[in-house]
Amino acid sequence: TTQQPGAALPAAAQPDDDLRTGNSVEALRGAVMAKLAYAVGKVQADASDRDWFLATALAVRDRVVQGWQRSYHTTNTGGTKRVYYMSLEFLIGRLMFDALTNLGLTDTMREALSGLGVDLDKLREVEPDAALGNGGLGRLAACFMESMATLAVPAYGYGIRYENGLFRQVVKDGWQQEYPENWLSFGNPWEFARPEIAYDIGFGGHVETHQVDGAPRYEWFPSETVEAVAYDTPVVGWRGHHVNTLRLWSARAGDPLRLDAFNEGDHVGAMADRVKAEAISKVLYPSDATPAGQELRLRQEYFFAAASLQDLVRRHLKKYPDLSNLADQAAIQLNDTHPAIAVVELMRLLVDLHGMAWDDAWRITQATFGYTNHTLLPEALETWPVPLMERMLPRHMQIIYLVNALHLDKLRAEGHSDVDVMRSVSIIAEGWGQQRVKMGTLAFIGSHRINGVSALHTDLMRQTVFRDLNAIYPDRINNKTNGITFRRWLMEANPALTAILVDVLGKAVLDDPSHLEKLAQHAGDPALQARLKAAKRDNKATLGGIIAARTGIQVDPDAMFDIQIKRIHEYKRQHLNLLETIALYNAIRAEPWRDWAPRVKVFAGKAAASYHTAKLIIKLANDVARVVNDDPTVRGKLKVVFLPNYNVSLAERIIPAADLSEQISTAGMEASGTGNMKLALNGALTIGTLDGANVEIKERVGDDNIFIFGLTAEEVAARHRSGLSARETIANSPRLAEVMEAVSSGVFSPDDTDRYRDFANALRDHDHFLVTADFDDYYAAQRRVDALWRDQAAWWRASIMNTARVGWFSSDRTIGEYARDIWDVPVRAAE
Ligand code: B1N
Repeated sequence: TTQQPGAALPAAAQPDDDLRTGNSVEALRGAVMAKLAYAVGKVQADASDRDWFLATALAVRDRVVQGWQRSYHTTNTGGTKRVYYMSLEFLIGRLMFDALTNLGLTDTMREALSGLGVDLDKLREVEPDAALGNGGLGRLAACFMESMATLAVPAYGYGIRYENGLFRQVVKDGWQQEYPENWLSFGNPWEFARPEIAYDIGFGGHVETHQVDGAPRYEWFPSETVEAVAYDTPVVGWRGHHVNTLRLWSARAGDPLRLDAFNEGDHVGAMADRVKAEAISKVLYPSDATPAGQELRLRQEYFFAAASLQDLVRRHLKKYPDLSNLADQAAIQLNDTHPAIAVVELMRLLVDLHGMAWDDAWRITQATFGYTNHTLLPEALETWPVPLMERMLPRHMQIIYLVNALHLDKLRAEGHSDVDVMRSVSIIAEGWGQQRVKMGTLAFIGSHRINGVSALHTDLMRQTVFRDLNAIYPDRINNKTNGITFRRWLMEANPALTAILVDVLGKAVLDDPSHLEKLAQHAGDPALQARLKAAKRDNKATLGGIIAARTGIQVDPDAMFDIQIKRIHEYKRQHLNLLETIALYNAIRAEPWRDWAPRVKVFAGKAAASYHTAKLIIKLANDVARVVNDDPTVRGKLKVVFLPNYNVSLAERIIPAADLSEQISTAGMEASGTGNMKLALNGALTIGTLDGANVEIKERVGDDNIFIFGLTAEEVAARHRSGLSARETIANSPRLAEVMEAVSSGVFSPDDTDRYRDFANALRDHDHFLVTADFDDYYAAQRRVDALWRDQAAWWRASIMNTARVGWFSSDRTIGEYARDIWDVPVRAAE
C-alpha cells in the first residue's frame, strides 16, 4: 500500500507538550509516530525495525531530557561539588531499556508500540551495542555512571567517542577473526553533538622560558594542534530523578585541509594532517589488562585528559574568580592510570597558564585527584619511554621531572635513604636500557586517595606494587570493592526473576537491595524453588535459541548451564576449564551408564588480536566442542559451546540462564571480577578460587553455597618461589596426564596434530598460571557440583541463598563509599 506522508501524522492532533512529556500509552504512541515522521523522515508503511527503533529512542530521549535539564539547573544553582570520572573506556552497551526501565516506561511503551503493530522486544535487538570498552574496567565505569545518577551525585563521565568500539568477533573454523565495529554507522539517537564545545589540544613542539618578576615562566609552543569536540549522552538514574552527562571527545583536525598543498594539486597530501589528527578517536585499543604501548595510545590518553581538564576548569571559572578552591568544587577520579597524565596537565594549567605558585598548585592537584588501580599484573602496569614523552609532551616531561625531584628530596629530608626504596618510589624507572615514566607511581603521588577494587586486591597492592609508597603514605590506600548496577543486571536482564522477587519481597526491593536478604528465609520453600526453576528454564530456553542460531548446536534447557564469560586470558584460565572438560569427557566415555549430571559448558569472550595463546585457547574450545558434541557416547550428558562475539547485550542473555559461574583465575591475579557478582545475583552458584571479589562473595553467601578450590594467593606466591615443576604435578595425576597427552598429541586436532604441542609443552615447562597445580582440586570441586545438582532441592536452596546474600555488591553501595571516603560529596538517601 502506498501511504501519503500526511497519513502518518495523527500525532499532530496531540498537544506538543504531551508529545514531549506525556507518559500515557497514547502520548507515547503519538510521540513515536511524530518522531518517525519528523525526525526519521519515514512513513509507517516504509519504516524498518531500525527506523522504529530510532523513533522510539528519540521519543524516550525527550523524556530523559526533562530530568537532565532539571538536574543541570539544580547542580548549577547549588554550590555542589562535582565528580569527574575520567576513563578511557565506558562499556555502556544498549541504552533503550536502561532509559525505559529507569523511567518506569517499559510496559507503557510496549503497549504503545503494539498498537502500531511494532514489537518493542524486536526493536531492542536492533540497537547497536556501544562497546567503548574491553571488559570489566569499562563496564565498571558504565555501572558507576548509572549509580551516580541514581544517587544524584552531580557527576560527569569523561572519555573518548571511539568511532570503532571493541572489534566484532567472528569464529571461522574455530579461529577468532576480528572485524571493525562501526556502531555509529546508522546514527546514534542518544547523543547530542556539541560542535561549539571544542578545545585545542597540543602535541610536540618546544618550551620557552622567560622571566616574570624574577621568576621563570614556561610556555609550551606545540607543533601540532587537534581539536576535541564534545558529544553528550544523558545518563538517567533509577526512577528518573537525576540525569548526568557522559561527555565523550571526538578528534577534529584544527586545519582540515592544507590549502597550499591542495592548490598545488596534492589532494591526498593536503589531508594527511587531518587523517593523523582524527585517528585519535578512530578506534578503541583492544587491550584488556595489558598496556597498548603504542604512540597513538599516549595521544589518546593526553587528548581526552587535556580536553576534560579544560572543560572542567572553564566550568569552574564561570562560577569562581580563580582556581584556588578547585578541590572544594571538583573531585576527579582516574580510572586506572590511562588518564594519569591529567595530574601533570592540571599542574601545567595551574602554574603555567594561571600563574599559581607551585606548592599551592600541587596541594590542589593532590586534593582533587583520586586513583583507582585495577590490576597488579606486572606486564599490565603502564610505563612510557621518556624520549617519547619528551617529544610528544615536552613541557609535561619537565613537570614530571620536577614533581619527582621534589618528591624524592622531601623523602630524603625525612630520612629515607635506602636505594631500593628510592628506586621503587621514583616516577622514573631506569634500566631496560631506557628511562620510562611509571604512570602508577605518578598517579599515586598526584592523588590523595588510591584504591583497589576488592579487599584482597587492595591488600596485595599494599604488599606488592605499592609497598614502599604505602609505608611512606599509610593512609592513602583504601579499598572500594566493585559493584554492579542491579537495574541493568537484574531488572532489565532478568524480568522473570525480578517479578518473583517483587512478589515475594515487595516493591521496595527495587529501591533497596538489602531487602533481598529476606529471601533467605524462603530458601527451602518448594513452591518458590519451583517458580525460580521455571523462570530459569525459560531463560535457558531463550539462550538455547541464541546458541542454536549462532553455532548450530542444540542444547537441553534441563541440563546444567556451566558458564565462563570474560576476556580470554591465561590468568583467567579458560584452559583449566577446557582441560577439566576433557577429563570429564574421558570419564563419561569410560562409564557412560553412570548417573552423570548433564552439563552444557558455555564459553564466550574475546582475545586481544595480538595475543597468540589466547586465540589458540579459543581454537581449543572449538576443537573440544566439535569432538565432544559429535560423540554419541556422551549425548545428553555433555555439550560444549563457544558462543561468538561476547558483548554486553549477549551477557544480558547468558547471565540469567546460568546455573554455574566459573571464576577460576590464578589466585592473586584477578583484581576483582564483576561478572562473578552478576551471575551470583541471578542465582548461579560459583565455582572459583579465593581471588578478587570471590573472597567477599564467599563471606556473604556462606561456604555451603559456593565451590571454592585451589591455591590461595599466598600459596601461589610460595609456589612461584619454590620453583616446583609442573611435570612432576602432571606425573602425579593420572587424570591430568591423560588429558595433557590427548591435547598434546592431537586427539582434538586430527587435522593438525601439532597444533597444541607447544601449548602443552609450555604448561609442562613453565605453567606460570598454575593450571596444572590447581587441576585435581578443580576436578574434585566440579564433582561436588555434580553431586549437588543431583539434589535439586539442595541446589535451589543454595541458588536462592546466592541471590539473597549478594545485595551488598550493588554499585550504589560502592558509589556511596567513593562519595564518602574519596570525593566528599553527599548522596541521595534511599527511597
Ligand atoms: O578491571 C575490573 C576488575 O573487575 C578485573 O578484575 C580487572 O581485570 C579489570 C588495561 C585494563 N584491570 N585492568 C584492566 C583494561 C584495559 C587496559 O587497556 C588494563 N582491566 C582490569 C574492574 O575493576
